[in-house]
Amino acid sequence: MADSPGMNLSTRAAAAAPAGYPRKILGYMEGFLVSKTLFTACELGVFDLLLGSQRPLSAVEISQMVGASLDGMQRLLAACAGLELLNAHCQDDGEVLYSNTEQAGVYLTRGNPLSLYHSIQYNSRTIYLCWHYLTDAVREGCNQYHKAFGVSSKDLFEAMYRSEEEMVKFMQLMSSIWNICGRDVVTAFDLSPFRVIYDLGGSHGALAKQCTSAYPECTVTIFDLPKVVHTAREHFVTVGDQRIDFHEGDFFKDPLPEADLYVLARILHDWTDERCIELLTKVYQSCKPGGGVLVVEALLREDGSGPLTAQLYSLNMLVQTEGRERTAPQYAALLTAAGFSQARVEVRRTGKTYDAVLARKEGPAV
Ligand code: SAM
Ligand code: ASE
Repeated sequence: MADSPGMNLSTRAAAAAPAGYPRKILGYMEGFLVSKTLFTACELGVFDLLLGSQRPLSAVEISQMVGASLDGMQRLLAACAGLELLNAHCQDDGEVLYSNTEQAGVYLTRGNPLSLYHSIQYNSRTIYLCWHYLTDAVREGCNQYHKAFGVSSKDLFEAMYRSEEEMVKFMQLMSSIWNICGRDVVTAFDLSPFRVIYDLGGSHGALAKQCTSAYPECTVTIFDLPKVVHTAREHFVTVGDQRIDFHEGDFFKDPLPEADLYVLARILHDWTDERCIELLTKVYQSCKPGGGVLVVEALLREDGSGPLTAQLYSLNMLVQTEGRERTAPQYAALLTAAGFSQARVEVRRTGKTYDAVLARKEGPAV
């Protein structure tokens, strides 16, 4: 409604709200366009190409080098510049040359140790497809593997690892975040007293590596499913680290070896409360007196009001797993149900995506 001279201040204010431009809603409605633009530029290798080039490149050069249409590439590059992922340099003759922004060069290229390339791949190729069924997941309250991929979700990790390729992609997704915030998680508490550490469901050891680098006296054994351990040994050998070892097993079915500290990073959020208590009870019973368990998760605030990342991850746990993201008191309740005492549960928020909860078992310090 246009302002008219006859409107007083209060009628103008009342009219402004509903008629106001719904910027936020439009942004959310079309947010997937942003994600897909990023996914596509990564998948076509645009950022890798620009990193390898000694100079900014034109759309003609980039389209030829990656084997794409010129028209499509011009639009993609323009959108990436609009998203501030690329710098656009306008030449006197009207030609535009593109170069990586500093962050794109670090996080969107393959070779960098801080690369998010594999996370982007997994988001693009797997999570994006799962989210097509978010409405069904919310309605039914369960994951949607059958609809999305035609596989049964009776055994969660059989479904997640429905092919060797899918398993490797998931393992790559798992490791990339720890190069960015793993140090914060393992140093949220002083873990130096714990010398014998088991990382349960530790995948190929990206967080274990952060542990051995922060604590020179510890050894970390990664306990994971046999096929994960085989692939870890084949593809991702954490060689060079004499203090990292692997143990094949099923943490629900097999006995857990005794340890000073068990790490459970992004494990509990995959499972129902019942299964979490089952696993934590085994951890409690195997744990040395004075030892403990470090739970690493994206913690929700107590009233559930955020952080938004954890709220969205919780929806992702609905479409992809049997679990949910939880608040610190919810993790404390699972830990106490398993035998740990409330008084020995401590919480540290890192300010980044993942936080840490440490529960110690009674007994003299290890
Ligand atoms: N801890 C790693 C991290 O945070 O990067 C990986 C977390 S990933 C979400 C869950 C891990 O648990 C996978 O590596 C998976 O293979 C492992 N896992 C699932 N079920 C398991 C079981 N029954 N026994 C042992 N490991 C299991
Ligand atoms: C899991 C973690 C993840 C199981 C499935 C998953 C992640 C993605 N898919 O334990 C990492 C967190 N990211 C999101 C979007 O949830």
